[in-house]
Amino acid sequence: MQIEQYKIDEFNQRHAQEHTRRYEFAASSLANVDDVLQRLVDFQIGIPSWALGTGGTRFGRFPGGGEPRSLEEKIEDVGLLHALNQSSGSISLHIPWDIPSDYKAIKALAAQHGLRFDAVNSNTFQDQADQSLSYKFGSMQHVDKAVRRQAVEHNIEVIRHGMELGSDALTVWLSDGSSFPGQLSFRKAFENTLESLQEVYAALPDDWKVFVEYKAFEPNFYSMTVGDWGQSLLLANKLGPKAYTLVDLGHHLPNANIEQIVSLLLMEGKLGGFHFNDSKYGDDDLTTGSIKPYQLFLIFSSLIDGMDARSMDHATSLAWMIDASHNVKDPLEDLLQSVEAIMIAYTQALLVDQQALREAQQENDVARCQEILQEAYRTDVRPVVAEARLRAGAALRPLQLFREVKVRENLVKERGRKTVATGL
Ligand code: LRH
Ligand code: MN
Repeated sequence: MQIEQYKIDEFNQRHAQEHTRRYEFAASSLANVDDVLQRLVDFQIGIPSWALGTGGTRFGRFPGGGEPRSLEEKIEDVGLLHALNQSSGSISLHIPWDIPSDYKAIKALAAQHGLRFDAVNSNTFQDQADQSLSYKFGSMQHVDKAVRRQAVEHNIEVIRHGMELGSDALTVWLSDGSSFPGQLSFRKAFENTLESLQEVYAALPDDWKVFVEYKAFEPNFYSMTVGDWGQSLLLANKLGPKAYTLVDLGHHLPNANIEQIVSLLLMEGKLGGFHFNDSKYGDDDLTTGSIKPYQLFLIFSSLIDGMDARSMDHATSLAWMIDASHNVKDPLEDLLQSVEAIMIAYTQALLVDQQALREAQQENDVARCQEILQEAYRTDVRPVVAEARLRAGAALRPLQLFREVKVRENLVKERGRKTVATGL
């Protein structure tokens, strides 16, 4: 299903007066509004190909119907999101869930929707039907060299798919680890993983990056071989300049200070990108900004401070991607809300008077530091984010228009109620 531009323009026309009133009020108190608007128009978020259907847990899965049945339909769905907010300009594929049958046709279809291919993801956390050796006891850490070899070859195959599609980065998340004390030699597992990643690194094209994604627990519940930012950074430093860490917000132990981790990884020039989502307990993969919106703002405040300190281009220096799973919400509505939350947090962080904050920090004026941060966080920037969408040709209120044109109902009519998308 596509949403024609005239329907978006008509919708915006109906809401123009209300928007103009709200935007002019918001803009009246912002010194750098034009700079902020341009940064928002340039800021593009990668949509996970594995999160366009209904997710589930081991206890159950409740599909909502109209799910994409192929990579082509997944690209159409991301294209629809991008038409509504002009901030979803890339799709991140997961191999083998989304192996392109015809690279040329898939690239042309993506281009038709204004989409590029973000980082490609390997998968050595499941055994495929045609796989000879099992990853039950890990992949790159495995005690058996043949299993490690199989995992390396899979990652090199994923790079090849990505090169055909114009991607320039590989994300490696390893479910490797142990579930009981004594089960694993932590040192051997790390050394095996490093050796395996070095073979993958050697296969990377010159202009590519590899993102090493860490995770504290699940599916292993005693140790994860790449369990935290320190272990990921150790690997990235040992691998070389094309290797970076990837921060999935849901992959931390409770109360971890993610904004501090981000600040230090940026300082080291080893932060590659993000998997945005939110969580209250574990890797809940909930809508970004739905549980801890203040933390998301603080993360973006750290990001802007760190990126500006290194004169990094906000839109292109890091891989901005969502990684979520939708158990009770419509997948597309959930993704629209995640993109909105990310754009709001980025905008609020752009309003932080970083100079005044540094001065207050220099004076140990703790209360003033909080006032400076919360002045920005408590600013309603939604009209500014909406204005950026308007200027980019998108909808003033993407979710409202999504519902008004009955996207899900039309997708169910087109694809049926029982279709299941590949992915989590
Ligand atoms: C692991 C993870 C990883 C993906 C998977 C779908 O929890 O975050 O990024 O490969 O989810
Ligand atoms: Mn992730």
